Amino acid sequence: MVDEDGGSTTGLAHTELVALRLEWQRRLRAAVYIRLLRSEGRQMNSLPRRSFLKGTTAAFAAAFLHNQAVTRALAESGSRQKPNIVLLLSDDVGYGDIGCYGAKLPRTPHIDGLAQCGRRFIDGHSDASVCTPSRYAILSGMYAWRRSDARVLPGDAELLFADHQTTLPSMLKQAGYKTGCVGKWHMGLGRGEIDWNGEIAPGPREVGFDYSFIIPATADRVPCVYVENGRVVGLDPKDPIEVSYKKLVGEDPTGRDEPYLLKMKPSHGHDDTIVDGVSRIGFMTGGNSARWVDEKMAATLAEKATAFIDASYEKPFFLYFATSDIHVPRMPNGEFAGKSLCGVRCDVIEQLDWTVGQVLATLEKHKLMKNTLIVFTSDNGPVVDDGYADGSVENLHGHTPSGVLRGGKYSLYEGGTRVPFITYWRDHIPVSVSDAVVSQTDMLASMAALVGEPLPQGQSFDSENVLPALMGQSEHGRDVLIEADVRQRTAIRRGRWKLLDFDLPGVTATAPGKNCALYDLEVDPSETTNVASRHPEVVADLWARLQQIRGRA
Ligand SMILES: [Ca+2]
Repeated sequence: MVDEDGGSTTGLAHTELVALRLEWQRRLRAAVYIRLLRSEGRQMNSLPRRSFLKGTTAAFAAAFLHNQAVTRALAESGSRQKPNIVLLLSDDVGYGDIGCYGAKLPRTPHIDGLAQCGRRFIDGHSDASVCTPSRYAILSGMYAWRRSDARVLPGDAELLFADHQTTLPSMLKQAGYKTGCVGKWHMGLGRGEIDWNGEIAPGPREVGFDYSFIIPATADRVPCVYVENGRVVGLDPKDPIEVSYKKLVGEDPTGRDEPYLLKMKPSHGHDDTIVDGVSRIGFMTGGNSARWVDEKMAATLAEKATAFIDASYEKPFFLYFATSDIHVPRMPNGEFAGKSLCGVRCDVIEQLDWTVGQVLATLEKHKLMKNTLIVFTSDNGPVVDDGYADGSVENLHGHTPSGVLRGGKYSLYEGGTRVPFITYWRDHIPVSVSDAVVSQTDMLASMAALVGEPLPQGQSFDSENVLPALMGQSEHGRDVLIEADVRQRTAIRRGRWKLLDFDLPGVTATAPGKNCALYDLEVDPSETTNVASRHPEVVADLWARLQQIRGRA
């Protein structure tokens, strides 16, 4: 079931008011905190800096000059001096799921530490409120809704990227980086039918990764095997893998026919082939020696990610580490199972935090913290029941995964795409909290600016260079942001205003802005009151801008 409206605004009005008040108190504290820490930031920053003058020409000039200085310094210092880049992309982690974003119950000391010593964005976004388009946007620098096929993909879908398409890893590889991809992929593989028993290509390598260790789609979709550098790991050729999303293959039991075999029952869907006691989406047979164990997945991925750092740190590297946590099926390791205060969903949040800790410890081990830009974020907003009856709904104990925001995963409301977004680079990014609007889609252009690599014309044009905002040099991020939901409907953000257009792109509206809702996020961050009728001029302006951006090709 698709819950487009999340749980944060349904039910008790009093709870909402309390939450709103807490959020505004936190914002006020954050503002004071920023002022306090800015002076420290100036002292700790070894790069040329200018004072922060919000909203003035001088601020933009300072940011521009700083950006130029960083780029020039890095370019002049040679490739060995370029910073490593680690992108930690968690899965389905909501705006309110992490301690530093107000969560009271799940314990996330490593992620909180990144925020306390780095820069925490309160208006950072994924491209879409579901994972395939969100991930495609990060790597391609393009809004995924421009492509009708960039939707949640089955596990046997074709690779979304075109041959020779500019991507975040291909750009960094061009700039001399060693590039690695560990974790969830879910952007398709191959061209046409995939032979899971041979070389699986094109895939991460053709997209620009020197090394890859991936979950092909999601943890709840077949095939439930890891693929390392284009080959299924641990496959016995005498037990070949067959996969289908259309019909039963082989004689493996399914959740639908043999539910008594399950260690966790589905709540909706998820009743095809049973792997490791959990029924999945899609059918598979064979590959028994290669099948993953869910409870070991977090440790396996952490081991591969840290091993990549161990093998790469002598030259600049880019690690794209896409955890499976906290996506379903939530099957934490014994060290975390039942240990949190808010059910299995919080168990895997704490497991995710452990994973982040493993990466940080490895960077510390190699003394790389002063030369590594770390970005922590999530691919889309939260969902509590996402197809398995795992007790998450019953055990929230007041935890609010979206915080004060409306909606979550799948949704067009803010909870869908506004996600935790933290940048950390010791001695380079001042401790701060920012309300600049930044998007994961901007990673490509921003990282290109960081490493001094030009981008080809006509590609990745939805990616904006927000490096000064990411680096704490400017409070100005994007002027305009487009958000998208599971159906590729879009909303436009500009300043305090958000216009949700419930028509699908390409649909000719009968009247401008007719099927829209307008929210004033400055006074109504929970999107409770549609003020479209009170501000027809804002509706007309945003609607026209949205059509213009949608029409760009
Ligand atoms: Ca996701």
